[in-house]
Amino acid sequence: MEKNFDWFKEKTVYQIWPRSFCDGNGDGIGDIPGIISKLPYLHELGIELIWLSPVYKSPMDDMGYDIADYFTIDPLFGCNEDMYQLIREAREYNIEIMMDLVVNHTSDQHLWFQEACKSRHNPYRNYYIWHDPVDGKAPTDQRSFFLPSSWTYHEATGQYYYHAFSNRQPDLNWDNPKILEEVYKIMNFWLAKGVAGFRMDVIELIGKITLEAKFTSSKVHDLLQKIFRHTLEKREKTITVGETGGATVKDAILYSGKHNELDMVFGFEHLTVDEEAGKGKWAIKNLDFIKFKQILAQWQTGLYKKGWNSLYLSNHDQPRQVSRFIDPQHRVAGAKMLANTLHMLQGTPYVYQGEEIGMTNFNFTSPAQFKDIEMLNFYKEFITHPEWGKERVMTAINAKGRDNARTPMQWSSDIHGGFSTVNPWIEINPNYLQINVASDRASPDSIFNFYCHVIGLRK
Ligand code: ISL
Ligand code: CA
Repeated sequence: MEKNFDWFKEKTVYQIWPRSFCDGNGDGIGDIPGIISKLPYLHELGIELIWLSPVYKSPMDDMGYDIADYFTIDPLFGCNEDMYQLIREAREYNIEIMMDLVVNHTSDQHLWFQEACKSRHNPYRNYYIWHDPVDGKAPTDQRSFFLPSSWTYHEATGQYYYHAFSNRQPDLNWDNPKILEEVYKIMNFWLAKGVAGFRMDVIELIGKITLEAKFTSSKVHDLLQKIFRHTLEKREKTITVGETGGATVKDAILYSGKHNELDMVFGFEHLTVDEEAGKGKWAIKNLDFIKFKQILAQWQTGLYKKGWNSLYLSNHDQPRQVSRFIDPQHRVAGAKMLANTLHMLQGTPYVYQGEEIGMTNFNFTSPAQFKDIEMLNFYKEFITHPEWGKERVMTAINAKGRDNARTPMQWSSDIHGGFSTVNPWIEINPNYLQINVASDRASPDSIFNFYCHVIGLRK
């Protein structure tokens, strides 16, 4: 068997964030049967690959990016049989599925962590990163992405554990070779069920050096090559995309150049053009379009014949692209311009649910509307900060908060936007009355029809 490294170069990917895509059983939460019911829609759009955000069993502290069992579908989304049915039925529309692989960390509810917490001598202790207190405090003062500290003290066993994200997302210890074995098992299980590959969450972090507070190191390349050899190498058509927020063009070539680590990565560089350099996502500034163009061009020329690009402007962590890049007066023309720009570049394009009808940010007025742990924690921490305060915090959240991208898909002008028959788990954007799939599809000059056109043209 010859491994095929070209098949995904001709496809357009659609990202589904399952909780907000389509509710099949009327409990207000999107689910797998809902996704199955929309396969004809995705086919009409020209989609041939789906990236499905996590659907595994999870306490949902970070909306599924905290996995408690890698082999079981969370009952909120359906059952394993539903997932297998989705894989089968998608194939009938020539659509392949990529699952989200979140293995930098697990949920605190995962059996491994539950065991690890029992004692310092538990066989699973070394699955996670533990450290004695230093001078009675955490070993380093590194921040987590969601909290002031990336270390949480575990009373019962007298040590700190490390978490790059919430304290309910303990990081796995990738210096322990057993973690590799576990990950091979997870990947091979789902590959055997027929998924085409994986989007690998924060994958560069598996090479981190926690005590030096370094998020990446060259270790990641060795780990990824091992993973490739034990899982993907022997299958003809697979696809992987690694989320690598810190990657430069040079890193992207290392990851994707030989396709023996990853097929492509999500770089973040082009999405930093509206933040103060080095100050993180909430430090917003006016968008620098020239820099944006330069970064896209650098990745295009830099990776040409040396690697492969992934092309995206939106996902479940980013604000809605029309709200970010386009003057509201020109929403429709602007959405088409962005689509045209992105889809005419070299690489594999990704469309995030709702982008194809130009869905917008929400406009939050109260923290009672927030569901995202990052928004909630940011609000709590900075509301009393002397340089921040409520107004500045709310402005930042409305510009960049992740729930902007997580409101229900706007299918029609029916009650609840056709997303569900009952109140959805998060408020729907009231503009669903004007912006929705049914009306966009019916109008020849719409954003939706432009996407159909541009995706078709690429093929
Ligand atoms: O969204 C971000 C900040 O706004 C990023 O820093 C984000 O946390 C980072 O891109 C990692 O994202 C991924 O891993 C997280 C999860 O919360 C995100 O949804 C996921 O895409 C932890 O698993
Ligand atoms: Ca449901």
